[in-house]
Amino acid sequence: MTSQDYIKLEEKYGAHNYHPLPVVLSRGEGVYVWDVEGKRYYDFLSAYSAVNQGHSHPKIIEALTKQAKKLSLTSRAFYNDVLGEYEKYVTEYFGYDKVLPMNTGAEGVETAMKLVRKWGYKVKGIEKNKAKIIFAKDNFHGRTISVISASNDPDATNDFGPFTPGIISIPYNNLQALAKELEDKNVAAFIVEPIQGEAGVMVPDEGYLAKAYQMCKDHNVLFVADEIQTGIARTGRMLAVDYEGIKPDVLILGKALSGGAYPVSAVLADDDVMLTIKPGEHGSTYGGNPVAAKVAIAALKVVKDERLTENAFKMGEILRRELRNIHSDMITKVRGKGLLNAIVIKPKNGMEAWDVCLKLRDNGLLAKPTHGDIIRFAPPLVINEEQLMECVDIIKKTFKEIEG
Ligand code: IF1
Repeated sequence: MTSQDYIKLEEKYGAHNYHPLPVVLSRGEGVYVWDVEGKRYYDFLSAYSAVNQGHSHPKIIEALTKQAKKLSLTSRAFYNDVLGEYEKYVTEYFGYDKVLPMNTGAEGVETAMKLVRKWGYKVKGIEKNKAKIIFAKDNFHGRTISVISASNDPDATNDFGPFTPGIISIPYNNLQALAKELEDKNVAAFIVEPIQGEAGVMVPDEGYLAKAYQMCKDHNVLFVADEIQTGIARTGRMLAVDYEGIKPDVLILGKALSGGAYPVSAVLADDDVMLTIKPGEHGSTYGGNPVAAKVAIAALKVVKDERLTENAFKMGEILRRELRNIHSDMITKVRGKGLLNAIVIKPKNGMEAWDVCLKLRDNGLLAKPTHGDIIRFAPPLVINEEQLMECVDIIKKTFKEIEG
């Protein structure tokens, strides 16, 4: 079968809830993926920062297969000999008392929303069913109804109403707007991405997160960091909030928590918050299953053993320097931290960001536009300097071809 055959199958039998770049992948290893015709590409999307450790990392796949052959799922109706080991490992790894294990990122955000509401009623003393949560505009936290209730993106919200109440939206990177809303005694938490990924890798002003954190503290409001995309070494620090030296009251992880091998998400908090949820009040069939637990331990170990945080920082500096040196009328901005970067494209000769991505694909590099004019450049954190420079050459060649 050719790529076209595979695309036709998805067209006929799959929901049309995506518009993928026309390339059909069949193998991945490290920074590379191959299509069904055997052509090799650099992966500059990393499954939206889920494969930070590189595609099919042998140690993560080994953990997956070994546990899957032994005991894949018990549900939480019973204990098993893996979950406690993982809970100890991940809470010590990030410095929290407890973890509530879930599967997808959206489930992690939903869990955090329930947790901060529960804390709001039980500890802060908010009036029943009056709890409010502050979110930043232009966010992306997932696709479930309560999460899109916090979205101002028409594509995410049109014809999906009615929406979950108790949500306040404020402009991102705006402390005055936050200060105003924090006066409301019914606010339980502020949930924010340290860098807004989907919005186009929007990096807030230095000090924004630290000041926002302090303002939340001063108003007895929980500060919740959604590090599902920015976390786990992606931005050149273990967590993006580490740049600001703050420890969120609630930390939400996903994606690279499992290195792309299995859906694993997690909500971490200390006892005063986490223990407000009692037995039977929240959970999930697959949440914290033995395979997820072993995969997550292996994925987190790889990050430290292979010093991916340091590499992401170093390679990110080189990548942004090189991108800023490309002489192109189409590249109007370069921004990012570590290996979470984006370029903003000004159309030229009728060519837009999508067309640039098609040409990059032809030249052996896969990336995808977001919000029309922004191209995210986020390779696996295992990329070395030689590979990175080859990718820079591909990008330079592509813009030369397009601009003539
Ligand atoms: C898709 C976007 C990125 C996330 C943050 C929660 C979630 C995500 C900060 C939910 C997920 C994914 C979803 C994926 C594409 C990708 C994405 F384009 F959708 F917005 F990365 F920017 N918080 N982001 O980035 O996690 O439930 O997906 O596991 O195709 O929807 P999830």
